[in-house]
Amino acid sequence: MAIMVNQVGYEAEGPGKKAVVSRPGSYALKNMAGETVWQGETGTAVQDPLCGETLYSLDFGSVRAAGKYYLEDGQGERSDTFIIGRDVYAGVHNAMIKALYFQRCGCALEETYAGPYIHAACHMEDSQIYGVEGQTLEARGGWHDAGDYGRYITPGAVTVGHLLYAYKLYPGAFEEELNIPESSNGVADVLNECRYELEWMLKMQRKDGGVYHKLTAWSHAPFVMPEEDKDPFYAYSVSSLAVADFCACMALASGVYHGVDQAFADRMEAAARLSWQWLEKNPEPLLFANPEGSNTGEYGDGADADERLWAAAEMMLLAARKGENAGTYRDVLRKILDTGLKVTDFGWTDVAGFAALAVLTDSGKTAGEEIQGVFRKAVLAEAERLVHLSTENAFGMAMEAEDFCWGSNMVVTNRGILLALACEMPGEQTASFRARYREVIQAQIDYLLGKNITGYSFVTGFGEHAYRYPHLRTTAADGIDDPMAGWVSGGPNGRPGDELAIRMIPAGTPPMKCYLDREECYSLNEMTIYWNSSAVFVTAFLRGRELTGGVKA
Ligand code: 9MR
Ligand code: ZN
Repeated sequence: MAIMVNQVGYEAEGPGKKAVVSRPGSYALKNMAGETVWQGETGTAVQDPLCGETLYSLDFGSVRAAGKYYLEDGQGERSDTFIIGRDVYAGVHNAMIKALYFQRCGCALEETYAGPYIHAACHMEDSQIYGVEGQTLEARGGWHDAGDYGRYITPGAVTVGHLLYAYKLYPGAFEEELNIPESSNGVADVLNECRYELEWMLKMQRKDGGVYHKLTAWSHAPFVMPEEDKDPFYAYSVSSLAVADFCACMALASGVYHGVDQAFADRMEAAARLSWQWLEKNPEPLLFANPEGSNTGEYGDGADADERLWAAAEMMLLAARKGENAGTYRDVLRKILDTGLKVTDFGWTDVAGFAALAVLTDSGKTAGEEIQGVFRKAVLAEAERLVHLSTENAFGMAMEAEDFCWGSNMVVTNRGILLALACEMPGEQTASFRARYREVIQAQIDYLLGKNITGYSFVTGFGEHAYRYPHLRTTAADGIDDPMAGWVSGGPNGRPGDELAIRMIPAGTPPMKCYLDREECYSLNEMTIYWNSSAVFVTAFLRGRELTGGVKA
């Protein structure tokens, strides 16, 4: 028996105030005094393909009165409590950004900002250039990628990409201060936090524009605090994946920080141009694989066309801002688009969606009608596919069974980003299209925050049943019971990849049920910077709409 709700809550004026329940019948919505404020019946039965159960939707969308509530069935079973109110995602949104501060490497975390989660400065030694005897690199800084202490260019670029686009589109969602060292400096804290990563990325660029793929140890550290991890770190070889993502990210960031800190923006612009030159000189893919025997993150990727597409899109906009001819970049875009590349994803393997974001949110329409049209068509087709998918399961998920991979929660939120982009595109969508997209986006966030078959909220510290045991070295080693708030779990994985998960989850378990809140389960319950940033984009969308009073013209 289960009553599954968004454990954080629902916007009073928002769409889709729904729970999913496993027993049909009559339910009451009660306030904390136990008074019934609404009563209603479940909808028709749905055989859910994602969790393998028969479930029912419960729609209490007519309730608008702000308050704290729970749902109760005829037999006295209760749901977790939740809020109905205004701007209900502010707390989780800000915590998911603040979480990145806790990943800062190369500095101490101080009590003023970190509360109990302090540690001494970590990973302060220079790194060795892998395979080049005696050559070192000073590349302190940046965010630890995830539960491990590695720092990698491609996921870093994607994280910053999610955050900068969210900031550009929904600045109203980034006004609160996050209590980080730079707070109150007159710059939005999301930009302060991203700068910490960008400064590190700049150190990873070689003089010839090449960018090292990653900075990690040979093997993952044991579960110790970062300052106790004394293994040597290496800058591993240059990859075209890293160079192109770096180029895109720096070109994008130089536009965003223009007017915030001109000198910093100029440095990033120069870095972007240098890496673009490298890409032009090196047209063949230069991919990345870990050297034999090394087990730190790989972020291997079989193709670099999508990374080059993103780089070309951002360089095109940079050129336009500078009044330069953007023709070369446009040509590259056209050439890659002609191959039929998918342009609707926003993960580290497939970044072409960022090119769509760049082109379709560019008010200057630099790409021109033809290229814009290709992106627009692809985004609308994918949005329609996702809306259709959302009608085929009980949770309104824009997901199919095979989408539940390692880090499935980012698939969930990246689909939210795609639908958000479909809402923002200039052109033909009607208000009713937008309303449908928004409802599906809401359902993805409901899932993340507890309306799913596991009953967990997948964000630490948010919800009565938030997961508590992320695969995160600092949390495992710091002796503090609770993890810091605001970490998005990787989530259910239909193809479990760690020893405990493989042992505990019987083969054939429906994918949404393939989850354990166990620290050992890195293939189900790790956290990463880019799973957070993707979720931040979606809460920014939901909040931004709320704060600016709804759909923009
Ligand atoms: O997020 C990555 C996931 O998509 C891959 O399936 C998995 C295995 O290759 O690796 C994940 O990335 C990990 C990275 O390699 C190292 N830092 C932790 C990341 C999250 O588990
Ligand atoms: Zn560190």
